[in-house]
Amino acid sequence: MRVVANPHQAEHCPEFEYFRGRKVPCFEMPSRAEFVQQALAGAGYRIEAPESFPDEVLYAVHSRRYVDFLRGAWAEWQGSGNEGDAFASVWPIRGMRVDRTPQNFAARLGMFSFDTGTPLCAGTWQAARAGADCAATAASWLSAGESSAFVLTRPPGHHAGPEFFGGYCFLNNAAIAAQALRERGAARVAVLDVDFHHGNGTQEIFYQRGDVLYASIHGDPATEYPFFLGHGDETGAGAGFGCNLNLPLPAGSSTANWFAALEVALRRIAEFGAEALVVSLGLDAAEVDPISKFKLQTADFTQLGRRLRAAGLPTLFVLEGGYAVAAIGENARASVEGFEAG
Ligand code: Q9C
Ligand code: ZN
Repeated sequence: MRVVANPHQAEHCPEFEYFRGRKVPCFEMPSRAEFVQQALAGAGYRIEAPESFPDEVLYAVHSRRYVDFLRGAWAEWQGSGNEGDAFASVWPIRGMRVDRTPQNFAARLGMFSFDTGTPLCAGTWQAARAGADCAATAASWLSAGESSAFVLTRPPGHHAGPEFFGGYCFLNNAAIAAQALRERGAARVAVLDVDFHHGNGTQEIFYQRGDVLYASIHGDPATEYPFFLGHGDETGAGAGFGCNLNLPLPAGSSTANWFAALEVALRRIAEFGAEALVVSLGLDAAEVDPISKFKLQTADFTQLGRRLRAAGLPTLFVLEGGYAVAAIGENARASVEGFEAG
């Protein structure tokens, strides 16, 4: 398995987020990627740098006005006399308009985001943009015949939608990879999302499309973030009808139930006739995770890798969440080694 790592990841390093009414250090921090890189390098994997791709890889899944906003957001935030990381303060709730892009920066910051957990800092664009290059690089490897690849990047991507950031995510790396695989010849691509949180951004990007299946195992949105999407009755629309599969599980679900859901997802992916698989590898399904409520152990990630290998598809892993920083290195390594051992 080839591994591409984001050389700019550490430039996204906001100071704090709001959590339970307090300012706390960001859970999504640079050391996450460092632990994963150490573990994979220690297991003998060579860590490669990404190639550069044009902005078209972004525009294929995000709107131009959103990408333009994100590219200039830090300069605008600073230009408006702000200090510290950028947080939104106002959002367009139902009934308000998003067809007109406001001139005011605070208004655009709210229009293009959905929570207060995702601060934007000086290096956010550089880090997110290089992550997109990593995703496109790995997709190009798979299209050239490589059987598997691992995208070691942060910030993560699966909560980022056509024109919004949130959930620590800015650019949707998994969606960029899936779209690149489509454009490079795979007729049908499946995205399997095993992050504890529903990948609302990825779901929304592909919801009306019949050529990309989105399947996700996650904490029930009735009680878990991102709350407003991820229910079982969201099955796709238009050409995408039937091409979205949500498998929400109650917080605290057993690992046996989690693997039963994995079987359902993989059966659907096989039926769909996917020619390539993108795995949104959230390591926050681990019991040790500080903000999540599933119970996977390191050996379960080995089993996950093995089971994914048995699906027999060219497979691209994309790192998503996982906040028990020391454990995510071991669990990334277990996933990869399980896959390689078959
Ligand atoms: N401030 C990923 O795992 N935070 N994102 C919940 C509210 C949101 C997780 C606490 C968790 C987002 C990629
Ligand atoms: Zn998550």
